[in-house]
Amino acid sequence: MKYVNPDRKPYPFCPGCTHGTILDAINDALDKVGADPKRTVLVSDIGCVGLADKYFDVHTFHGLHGRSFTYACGVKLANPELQVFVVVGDGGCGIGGHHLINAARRNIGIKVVCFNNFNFGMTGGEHSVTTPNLGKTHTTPEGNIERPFDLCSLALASNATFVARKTAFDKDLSDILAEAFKHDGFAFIDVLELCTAYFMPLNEFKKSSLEKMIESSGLKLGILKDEKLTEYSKGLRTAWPAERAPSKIPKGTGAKFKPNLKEGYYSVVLAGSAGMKIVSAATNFARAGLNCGLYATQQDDYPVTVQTGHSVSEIKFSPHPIHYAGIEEPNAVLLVSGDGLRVVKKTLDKLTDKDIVIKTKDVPLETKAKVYEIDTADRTLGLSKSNVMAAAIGLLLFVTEIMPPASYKAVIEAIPKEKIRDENMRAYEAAEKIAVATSVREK
Ligand SMILES: Cc1ncc(C[n+]2csc(CCOP(=O)(O)OP(=O)(O)O)c2C)c(N)n1
Ligand code: SF4
Ligand SMILES: [Mg+2]
Repeated sequence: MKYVNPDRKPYPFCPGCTHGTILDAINDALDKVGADPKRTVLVSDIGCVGLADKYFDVHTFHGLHGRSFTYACGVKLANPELQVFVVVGDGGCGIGGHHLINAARRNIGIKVVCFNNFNFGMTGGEHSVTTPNLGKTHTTPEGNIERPFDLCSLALASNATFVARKTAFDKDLSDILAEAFKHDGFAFIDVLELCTAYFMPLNEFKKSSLEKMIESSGLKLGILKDEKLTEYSKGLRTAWPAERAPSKIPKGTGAKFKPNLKEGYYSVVLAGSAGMKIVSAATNFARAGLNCGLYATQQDDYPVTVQTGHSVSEIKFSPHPIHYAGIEEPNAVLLVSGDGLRVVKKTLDKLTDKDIVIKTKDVPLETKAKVYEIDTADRTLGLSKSNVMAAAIGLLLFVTEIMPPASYKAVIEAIPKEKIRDENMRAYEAAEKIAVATSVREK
């Protein structure tokens, strides 16, 4: 055993459940193709089958029922070199059928192993999309009146490039799984098996019944299709090379400044209303950090409505790579409207006297933090709804020592559109004026 960790066995399944047999076959198949555990990702669906991941010494991901296909596709699209496989029940294939057919249609190179025991095992033996006609389950006690899905036919109709059907008892199951793992494209393997807790006792169904069922319904076992076709995530990269793909990741302006932030994080919440250019001001702020060689993250939150409601951005800086963009307790809050206040009220309660709030005068607030105010009614400042957050950022840089304000000014100077550049420059100058007036900056 190389991929299933023997120290964690036995598996947690009911006595006789063939889920374990299939997991062992997956282990052997990975071994046969020489999969690198560090480059292998197991995505497990929900159900008894979903208990599999903790037994494997590979990367694992466990999410919502029927959505394992989508998570796996995401992983594969981001990292085409990884060996990504899904373990899913017949229940998951029904619930996530739409995702399954589209992953197949696109030929995204994930390998889907369906543990097909003809019922929902984990929740107590309810019928699924593969429960045979007349099959008894706890939700079809008089026999299933529906006709079952043949999952392989579904995969074939969806243009899957590799399709196979086996039973958990087949000696060559691991060989067929190995062929699937070698296949450079989408692979679907339907493994017919037994749920000893529910489907077996309710239907007096045994291994021999499974064999009879296969024979009487004319189901073919083995590899049903193996077609060579460009795998989607690779094809996508050829069709749309990275250098032509638009990047939403902001860059610095090329100007170089030295950061004052030498360790840890500096986190700022920027809160205002839709239409106040909060998000673009936050991006400019982040770019100022990049100019100083800092790492920066930005998270935005606003309702789906347009021009109404709150707009909140969170910016985090660090001299080190940032692995988590969330902010629990910010160092500073920039607050320019009542909408913003409503959203960040709880965050404000966490501030201490070491933290800073920069707010417009019209926003009422009691806080332990040190407060600086911007008077938007002062016409000499040249501030409006659309540049007051830019001024708040400038003021924060004048009253703290995160980074030189000039790094932010360089970002403003590089704004291509003249009108927006001027608006931001007015905000920067207003910030400097307020800083001088509150004697945090020498004239
Ligand atoms: C969207 C959704 N619907 C229902 C459930 C409840 N649920 C949990 S496990 C399960 C049955 C799983 O059956 P299957 O996928 O066949 O796996 P098995 O337990 O048979 O291995 C269900 C319905 C859920 N978790 N999520
Ligand atoms: S309920 Fe069925 S599928 Fe789940 S562990 Fe028991 S036998 Fe296996
Ligand atoms: Mg099942």
